[in-house]
Amino acid sequence: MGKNVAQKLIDSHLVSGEAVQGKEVNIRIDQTITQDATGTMAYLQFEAMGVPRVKTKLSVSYVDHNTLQYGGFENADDHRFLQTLASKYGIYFSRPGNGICHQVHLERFGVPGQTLLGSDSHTPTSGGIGMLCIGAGGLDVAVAMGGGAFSLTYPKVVLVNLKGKLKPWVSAKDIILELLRRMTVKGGVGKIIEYGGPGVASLTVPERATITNMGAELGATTSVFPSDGVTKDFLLAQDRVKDWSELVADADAKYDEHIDIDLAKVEPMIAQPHMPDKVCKVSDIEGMKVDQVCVGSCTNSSYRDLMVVSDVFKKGGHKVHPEVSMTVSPGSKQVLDMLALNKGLSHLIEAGARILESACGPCIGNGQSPPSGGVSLRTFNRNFEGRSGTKDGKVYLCSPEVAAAAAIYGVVTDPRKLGKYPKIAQPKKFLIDDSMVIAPTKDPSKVNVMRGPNIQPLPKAVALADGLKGKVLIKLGDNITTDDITPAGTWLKYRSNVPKYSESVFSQIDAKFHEKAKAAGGGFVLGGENYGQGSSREHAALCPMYLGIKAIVAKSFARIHKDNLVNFGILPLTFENPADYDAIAAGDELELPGLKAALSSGGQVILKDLANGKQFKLKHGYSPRQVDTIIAGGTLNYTTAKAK
Ligand code: MIC
Ligand code: SF4
Repeated sequence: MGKNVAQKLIDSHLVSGEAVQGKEVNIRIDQTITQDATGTMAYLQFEAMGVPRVKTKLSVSYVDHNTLQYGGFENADDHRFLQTLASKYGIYFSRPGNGICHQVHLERFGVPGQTLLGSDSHTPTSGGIGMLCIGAGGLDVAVAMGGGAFSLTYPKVVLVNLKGKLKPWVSAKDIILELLRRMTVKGGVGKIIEYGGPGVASLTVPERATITNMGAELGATTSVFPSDGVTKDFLLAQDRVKDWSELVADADAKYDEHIDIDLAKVEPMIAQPHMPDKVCKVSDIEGMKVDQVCVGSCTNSSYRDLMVVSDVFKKGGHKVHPEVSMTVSPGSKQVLDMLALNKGLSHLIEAGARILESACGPCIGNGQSPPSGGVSLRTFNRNFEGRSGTKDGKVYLCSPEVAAAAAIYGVVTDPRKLGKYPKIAQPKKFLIDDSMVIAPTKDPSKVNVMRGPNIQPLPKAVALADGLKGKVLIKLGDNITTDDITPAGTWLKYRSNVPKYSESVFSQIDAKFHEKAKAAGGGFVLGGENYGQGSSREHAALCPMYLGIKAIVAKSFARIHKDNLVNFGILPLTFENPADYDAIAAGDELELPGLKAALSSGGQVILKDLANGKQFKLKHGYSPRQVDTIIAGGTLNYTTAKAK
């Protein structure tokens, strides 16, 4: 039987396990990426493994999240640690200013047919060139750097069949927003989204990457496009045609689900506060006053994206509306440099846009928080409540075209009213300058890894006790994000300091949570559907572990977070009957009697609510490896015990 692209990628990297949907398989990882906000922990874990040099084909350490810091040494400490460590262990180091990891990786390093594991949920961006790219916690990436396989549940493969061609003023962002409207933020859990059909050929690589990038918002394991002639042209223009190979689905390939999108029927779309799936047509909310417009992020910061915006201003002779504050963050040094050379940058500056560094910037709440109650239109991928840094800020997600129209008129405007659509051709040759990527040393013995006071040692997990008991410290609703658990913004600088960062846990919901958890000696968290969606930050497991949280009982979990919890010895458990969630109240004393025996024998896990005497059946779905990991108290304990 023929194979689809996703199956070809997984099967060609299979180390062990059965290639059967729903079963755990282990795959070989060719490349890894980290970024600074998750990287310090990943590398502390890598160091703890005692492997002298990375065993991957390529590993890159990017600095893009925390590039500028006001009044403090923490970021600079982290950067110096990352740079010296990269050199010693055989990792390429992409300096701050070189760009956002996903954009740079797509341009300079991704290879069709290979696998990439990254400690960032938007790692699937390079799926735009036919690569299997998966976001994971830092510990999983550390294991992959040490030559270990990555374990995943063999996913379902969904074919998104594209036909026709996009109309003027409609772009890739509108396609993925339309999919989010149809599938929701949990519609992709346990699935790979594969794009196919005659419409694929009409999309350039950066457009494909916008779509695969936001597959993360669908909760998908990853998203992938075939590697075809368009991919070849892109790699040729990046002077990397030697990295190209064809990867397309067989004619008789089968898929688990099918979704049809007629590109000609897609309209300009927008996601409303505070979820990427709260999508409507731009025309439905036209006329709403806009305070801020931000162009950039790993979703929409390519040369094409920024040139469209620049051209709209230049051709129409427009300026940024006096009541709008507009920022532009180019995705990479390559994008910024090319815009500078062809005057695209001057047109943006002349129009009144404020040019920020090539970095994540406002997307991770680093600057440009909206004014109180303000409306911010962003070409980004996430609009979770409070992520922008302003609790009552209203963040909308849209295409660069929609962002430009709003910046000009000061109100939400259908971009189709802007007249002639600028045609931005893909450059025949991108500007190549990799001087901000530093190759690792050939003599590791000469490199001293530098640690300042911000680099705190990793906290240790303890082995599982039988019969866990504790209070419900907090009861939460559906779609709790890892931003809700461990916020970014002003807390970002403590990513290398778990004791300090733990003070942020649930702070946006209950400012005293960490004190309560410590005073109670830990306890349970109760969650709804899709608990832990969003960012891959393993701190959302590490910090609760530090506070003594033993188990999260929820209706369902997001993939990366569930794996992170297991990695740090916290039990993710789901209700057999989701309605049981209603019977448990915050503050109830819970017990998991005979837990260890139930886990090891594959028996039923029972949850007792000592406050009302009720008892509930729980599921976990752990593989035998995960059961052993949980009992050992997390992956580091498990692998160390195994190595003895
Ligand atoms: C994000 O977009 O939420 C981040 C910040 O890039 C995270 C990683 C992190 O929290 O450091 C992600 O997407 O995984
Ligand atoms: Fe950076 Fe935003 Fe992309 Fe995360 S989503 S990697 S914060 S640009």
